[in-house]
Amino acid sequence: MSVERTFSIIKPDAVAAGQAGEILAMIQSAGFKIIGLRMTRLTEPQAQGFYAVHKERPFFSGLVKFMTEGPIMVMALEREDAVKGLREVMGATNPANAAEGTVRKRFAANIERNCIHGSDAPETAGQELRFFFSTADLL
Ligand code: IDP
Ligand code: MG
Repeated sequence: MSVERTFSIIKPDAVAAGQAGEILAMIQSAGFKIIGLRMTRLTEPQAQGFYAVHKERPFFSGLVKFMTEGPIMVMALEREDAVKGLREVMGATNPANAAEGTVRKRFAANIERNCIHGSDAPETAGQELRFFFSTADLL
């Protein structure tokens, strides 16, 4: 196994609820190094572009509305097996199915408002990191 990078978003629900600090602490406790971090707010075209893979899904317009409703925190993370490891910290998409001790089990309201995004594969991690960070920004 080798050191890998992944991309994460603390979504508008969690930022608004003041949960970003606790979520960051959970990520760091799981051994991740934060190599890029900033707050931003997605425009509608940015949210549509970021979630383009889901554009035919019935939940797409609701998802775009949710992701643009307020500030988010975008992060570049580094660890051994980072992509899979972050998905474990996050828990299942639907918090009803998320394991104890995961971010979504602790904080998520429902399958849409689920607090955190994490890349689903090393290739998407690369694309998503480039979407939000320039190489010069990352430590
Ligand atoms: P993931 O975030 O666990 O990778 P995806 O299937 O990639 O889950 O879906 C992207 C995001 O779209 C989810 O995190 C959630 O916010 C939203 N979403 C996924 N499935 C549903 C659904 O069935 N209803 C409403 N929103 C959904
Ligand atoms: Mg996904």
